[in-house]
Amino acid sequence: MKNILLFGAPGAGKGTQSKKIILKYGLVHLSTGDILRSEIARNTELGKEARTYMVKGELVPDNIVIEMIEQKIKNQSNSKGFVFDGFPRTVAQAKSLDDLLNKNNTEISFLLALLVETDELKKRMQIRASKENRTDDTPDVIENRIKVYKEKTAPVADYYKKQNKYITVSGMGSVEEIFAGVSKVIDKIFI
Ligand code: B4P
Repeated sequence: MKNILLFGAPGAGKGTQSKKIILKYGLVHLSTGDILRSEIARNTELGKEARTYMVKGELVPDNIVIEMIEQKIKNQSNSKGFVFDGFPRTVAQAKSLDDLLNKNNTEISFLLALLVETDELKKRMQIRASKENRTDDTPDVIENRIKVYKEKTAPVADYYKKQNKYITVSGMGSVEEIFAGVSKVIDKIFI
């Protein structure tokens, strides 16, 4: 299986690039952010709990997201592989994902980090706020999400560096320019 972990700060373009990767390479998209927003929209118990964290820009507890991902992987076990978008966001989630994939006789192929300057991240999320009305795209919450990213999520990169699975690509420029860089990396590894 081809399992790509798309990594980056909030607003780095993980969702945007994931959608293009799955179309080109026939992989399954697993975005914990999208799954959580869908739970919120359906007003499920999980959604109600997740919302209390997301509106503050905090991470949803590990046990909730790990269970969600486990279900999704089980349901799609015959796929060619996954693009993990926004997961893992903590080292505990990364360890659980490795265990889960090992149980299915597969592993993360590589982590692809989208590198974007902080001012550009803020600009993109402010633009998204006006288009999508996301409750976590207000200035205060954006600041907190970037802080949480540095404290809790950035160490995930070190975890995969130790496994020699860490690759970077520029996340600056147009969506198509970035996707050209992303495709180059994927083609080099898989073809
Ligand atoms: P996510 O849904 O993962 O949101 P994100 O990190 O903000 O977005 P992403 O990087 O995907 O950016 P996008 O492509 O949309 O998470 C939301 C929240 O859910 C988290 O804060 C957390 O509370 C919770 N959560 C999710 N996963 C979790 C986990 N594993 N554990 C715990 N909690 C979890 O791009 C951003 C904007 O920029 C878009 O409007 C896009 O159109 C624009 N854009 C993209 N590329 C561009 C480019 N090249 N140029 C200009 N604009 C661009």
